[in-house]
Amino acid sequence: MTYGKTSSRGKLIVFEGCDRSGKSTQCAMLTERLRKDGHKVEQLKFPDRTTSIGHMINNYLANKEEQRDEVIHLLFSANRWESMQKMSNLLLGGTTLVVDRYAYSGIAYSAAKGMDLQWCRQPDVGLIKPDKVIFMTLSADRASERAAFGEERYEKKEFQAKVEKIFEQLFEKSYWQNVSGDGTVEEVHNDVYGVVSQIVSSDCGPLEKLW
Ligand code: DGP
Ligand code: NA
Ligand code: NA
Repeated sequence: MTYGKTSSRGKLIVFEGCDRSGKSTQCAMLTERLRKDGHKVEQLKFPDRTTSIGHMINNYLANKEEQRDEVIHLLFSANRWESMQKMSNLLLGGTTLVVDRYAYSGIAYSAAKGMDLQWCRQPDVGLIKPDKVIFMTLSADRASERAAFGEERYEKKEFQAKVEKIFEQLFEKSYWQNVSGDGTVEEVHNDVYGVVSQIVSSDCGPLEKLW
C-alpha cells in the first residue's frame, strides 16, 4: 500500500512521553492554536478506546482483563493500523493531525516489560511516518509535584522510569524534538508551537512509511 503523493498535504505531528508528562493538554492547546492560524487540523489519540479493539485495550489497562504481553502488544498496534486509512485520507486532504501517542509508546511500554525491542517494533512497520515527534520530558522533581498516578496498569513510578529509558533509545535526530514539560502550560505550549509552526506551513513531500 502507498499513501499517495501531494505537496499540500497535512502534517503528522506526534506527541510522545511518559504518563503525566502533559501530552494531552499540549495536544489540545496546539490543535486550537493551529486552527486559529487558519490550518485544517484534527486531534487524535492512541489508544483509541472507542473501537472494539480499543475496548479490549481499555479493559486491560483498567486491570479488568488479562492478556499475554504479545497479545496486548499486537492489539495496541492493530488499534493504530485500524486508523491508517482515515489518517491518510485526512492528511492527503490537507488536514494536519495532532496525535497523542503513537508507535513509540507501543515499543517503549512493551520493551519496558522486558520484551525484545526489535520484535516490538515489527507490527508498526509501515504506519505513516510522523513529520515531527515531540517528546515531552519531565524532571523527577516536577513529576513528583503532579497529582498521584491513577489506578491504570502502567501508572507506577519504577515502570515509568523504564519506559523513559526506552523512549530515549528511540530518538531519531531527523524528526524528533525533545520539549521540557517543566515550565507552565503556556511556556511549554510556546516551545511546542515554536517547533511545529515552521513544519505545518512547509512542504514536507509525500507521506512516508515508518521504519
Ligand atoms: P493514555 O490514554 O495516553 O494515558 O495511555 C494509556 C496507557 O497505555 C499509558 O500508560 C500508555 C500505554 N500505552 C499507550 N500506547 C501503548 C502501546 O502501544 N503499547 C503499550 N503496551 N502501552 C501503551
Ligand atoms: Na495514562
Ligand atoms: Na494522556
